[in-house]
Amino acid sequence: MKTNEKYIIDEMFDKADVDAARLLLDESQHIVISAHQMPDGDAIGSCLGLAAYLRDKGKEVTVIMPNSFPSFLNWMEGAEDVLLYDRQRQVAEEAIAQSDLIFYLDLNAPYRMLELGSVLDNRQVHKIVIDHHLNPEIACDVLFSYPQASSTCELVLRFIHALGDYDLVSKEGAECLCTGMMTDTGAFQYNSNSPEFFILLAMLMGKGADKDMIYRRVYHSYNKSRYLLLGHILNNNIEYIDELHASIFTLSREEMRNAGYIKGDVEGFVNIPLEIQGMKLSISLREDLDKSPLVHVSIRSVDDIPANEMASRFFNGGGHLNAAGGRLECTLEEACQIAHKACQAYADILK
Ligand SMILES: [Mn+2]
Repeated sequence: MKTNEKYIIDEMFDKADVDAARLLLDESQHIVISAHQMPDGDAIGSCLGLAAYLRDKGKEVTVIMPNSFPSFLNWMEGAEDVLLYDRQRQVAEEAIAQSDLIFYLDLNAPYRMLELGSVLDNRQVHKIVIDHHLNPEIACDVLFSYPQASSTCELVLRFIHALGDYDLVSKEGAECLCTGMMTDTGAFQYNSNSPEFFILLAMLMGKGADKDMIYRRVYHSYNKSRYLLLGHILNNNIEYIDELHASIFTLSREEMRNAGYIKGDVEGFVNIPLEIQGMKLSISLREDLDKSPLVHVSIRSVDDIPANEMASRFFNGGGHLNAAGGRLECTLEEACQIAHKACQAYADILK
């Protein structure tokens, strides 16, 4: 595939950094790659994408994560060999003790790796950081920190390309890198408005990465119980306050049990009412599965309606302007009354 190499690569990385990293790679044989806790598609994808490349270069590579990653990512090449520090501490520490180079990917600060952060910190070997979060604060020899990048996977592809090794990217490695570019942009909805992003994506597709297949594996991975619950909520449990462009829905412990609730099933439900034209506020009230009385509150809003202020005033919580949450130690009925009060308190801006 013919692409304009200058356009893709030269604008971003400093040549001196690439040369420094090349030197460290040439001198190393046992490489550890790690990323942030609760690893997502970009963390796992970038680590496994880099690992696939380095293994093809003849390196011995160990990928260590602070803890487990979602099962919808376990189809990736090398996923079954990832060590989870919270469960496989001893074998992970042996790999770290033998390492002569450590990569930190999709990570700006050691505390985001929990205990693994200080273990890696204490290992006195060369370190390379490749990341797109703000304010990097990891001690390292070479830092590739580009907050403007869509994803760490994008940066790993640029890194491999800058080393002159694009030819070494395998189909499986390309699939890993494509995954992070997809998940960190909400499947190309945001942070992906540059032509370069799609040139890089096309380079991965040129290696055989099937983005449609990856999309299905990542996003069409829910349990049937999720849709039983969603149907139940939309048919029975949601209340629309039309004059305030707001809605409140509840979910009881019993309803979750009846549907065969599995952790993660209700993820993102609170966003759904905002898909209705003109809706400005959505409140979700969900009973805790075990603890009673405890109701988990999620709030989503649009524009300048302050979900975080509402969360702190009414629901013992906080968060971002348009996405916040809290908790109430009361019954679902009482929580519903509080939610109504909260809506009325913002009636001026909701109308
Ligand atoms: Mn990321």
